[in-house]
Amino acid sequence: MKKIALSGAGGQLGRVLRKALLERGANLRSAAGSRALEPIVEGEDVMHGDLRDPAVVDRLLEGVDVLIHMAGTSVERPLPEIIENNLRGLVEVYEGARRHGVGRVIFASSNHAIGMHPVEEKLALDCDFRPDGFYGLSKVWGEALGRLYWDKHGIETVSIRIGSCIEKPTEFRHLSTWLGFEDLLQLIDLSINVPDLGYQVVWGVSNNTRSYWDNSGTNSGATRLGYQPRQNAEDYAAEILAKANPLDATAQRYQGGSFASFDFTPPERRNPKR
Ligand code: 15L
Repeated sequence: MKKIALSGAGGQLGRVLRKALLERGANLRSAAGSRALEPIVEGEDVMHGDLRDPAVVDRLLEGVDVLIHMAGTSVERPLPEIIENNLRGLVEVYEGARRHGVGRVIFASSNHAIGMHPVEEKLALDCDFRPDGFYGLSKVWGEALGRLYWDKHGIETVSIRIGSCIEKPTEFRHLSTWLGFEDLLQLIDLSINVPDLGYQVVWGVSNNTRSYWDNSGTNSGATRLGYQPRQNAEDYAAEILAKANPLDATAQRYQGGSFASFDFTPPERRNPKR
């Protein structure tokens, strides 16, 4: 049975994955950052520590076949924090994967790598990167790092560009961006088990009627994985449309929503010297 490591196991999605993978009887090692995890099953393989430390990465990846990498800063933060957690930490993780012969990394990328695309666009997987902040930029870096370690060192990566992964959609933007937990788990199961993936990118989105993202195409990561999302945010549309959209006018224009409108320079204040 494959040994699976899960970083970021104390985070919002890490908690969902840890529980579900243990329920499936996976051979799992779960790692948190600064706070220790309480075992939820007897004899559970848990650890914690700072992934910028190679010794911690060694503990995480010893004997591991597949790493699900959910650790890192998951929202917009000052650049030094993003650099430490999402750039430096990720390099340590991939270097650890090389040392320990880890065959595959499942990388939690994000829609914020492309968040400055307008909401009217439907994006294929080969669309331009248009990050909506330093956090989104760190996901562009992370995807490129996965590509590098496949091309140069033969470590496979599936970069999942996660949309809004929450139990149920609650606002207008989620009608396009929602990734339900059941579909997340399908993506993770496929990413662990489908053989010979090389480097793949997939939109982490459910089967939403109003999705911004198109997973189709013979060579798309989703097709290679065999991903067939079953959840659809539209089932919650009546409830959502009865409420006001909480986003401001700028946030409503871009796929990244409030990440795009944060620290946004309005057109009338741009290029004063031009
Ligand atoms: C993300 O990447 C964030 O980690 C999460 O907190 C949400 O903001 C999500 O994107 C989203 O776009 O809804």
